[in-house]
Amino acid sequence: MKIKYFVTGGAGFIGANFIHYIIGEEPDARVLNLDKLTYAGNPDSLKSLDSNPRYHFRQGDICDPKLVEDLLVEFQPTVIVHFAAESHVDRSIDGPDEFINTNILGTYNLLKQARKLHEGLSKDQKGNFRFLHVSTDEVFGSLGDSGCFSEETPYAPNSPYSASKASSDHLVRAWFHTYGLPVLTTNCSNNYGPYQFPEKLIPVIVFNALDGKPLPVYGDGSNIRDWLYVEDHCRAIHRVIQKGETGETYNVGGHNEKTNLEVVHTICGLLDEFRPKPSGSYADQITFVKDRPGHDKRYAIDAGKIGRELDWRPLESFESGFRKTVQWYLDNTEWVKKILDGDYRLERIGLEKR
Ligand code: NAD
Ligand code: TDX
Repeated sequence: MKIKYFVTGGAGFIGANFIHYIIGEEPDARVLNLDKLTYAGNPDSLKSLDSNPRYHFRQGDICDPKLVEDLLVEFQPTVIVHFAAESHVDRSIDGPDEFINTNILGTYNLLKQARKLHEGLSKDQKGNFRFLHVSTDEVFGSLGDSGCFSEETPYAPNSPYSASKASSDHLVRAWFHTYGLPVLTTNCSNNYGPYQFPEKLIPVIVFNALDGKPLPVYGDGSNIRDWLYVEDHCRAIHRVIQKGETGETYNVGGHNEKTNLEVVHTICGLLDEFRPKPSGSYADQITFVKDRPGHDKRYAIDAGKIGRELDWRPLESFESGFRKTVQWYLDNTEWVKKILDGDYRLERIGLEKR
């Protein structure tokens, strides 16, 4: 079957990886990417698809009712994959407005327009239609020393970012129960891999290390994240679209719980191997800095449901995934250099006082 994917936020980190994945995976798939091209959107990440007749790009805002309605009517998607969001916790501390606009109101607009489209479909088309909402494990809050987030864990978001994502998850759920829109939600852990905007931990460490600058570790570096290689995440989203039960949510994680300090040491070790310094280790640049306000202590995902019900498991180990990722950034310095020539220069964000 020829599937038409209406992707939002496809010029961002995970969206771009997903578009490359789906175009490669499904020979007949067509993709329309609606992206506002905020600071985080980067058309360079999709440059190799510029002349691909199966890929189309439209710059625009998911909050714009007329634009979204027109595009849906024109493109007639089989599947909507919703990545578009403000995604950086530190930025949500300094300026929550855009998080409320895009993550909550933008998702609301998308649901409203998707419902209109869905209601006009034939019975067969309705059977195939899916709205997949990409969300985060941060909606569940922070864990103590043990236990994992399951799909049953109550929501307890702590940052403006996670609160806005939690709101969007609730709206998506309500559109299923109230209007019968065939939605699916995935809640995943921290992604890493190619094309990540260099405000997030992994590229921050790689590029500061190569520049000979301090490597900023928040607090004492003992906070834990569960790292998921972005291509494993893309496979999970694809599997949920194909086999997931509508109205259900699926947690996606990499089974890679690490402290931030372990992650930073891993990156330094790989850089020492790939690009040794004349003397000493990149780890000598590690610097402990003031903690993030409201910093969640630990995230860990129980990915048992998607494993049991949809037969999905991560293929990449922490070691193999980080090796590939660091190598990718070393091989693609131009991609990053262009970003860092703009407004953002790896400076610290998110220190607003509570
Ligand atoms: P990103 O910040 O790299 O990309 C977001 C994209 O959305 C950008 O291309 C941006 O231009 C676009 N966008 C923002 N506002 C828009 C608007 N109003 N209209 C249209 N486009 C808009 O984010 P990412 O890391 O790729 O995350 C994608 C999704 O996955 C988000 O919903 C995020 O909450 C979720 N998520 C991310 C992670 C992670 O580790 N990165 C983990 C769990 C969940
Ligand atoms: O310079 C840094 N130093 C540091 O110690 C940065 C940028 C981060 N950190 C810490 C904070 C976190 O404990 O590293 C950890 C990871 O930080 P981020 O890369 O900012 O990710 P996080 O806040 O965990 O959120 C990410 O995963 C869940 C994504 O940005 C979210 O979009 C996703 O929902």
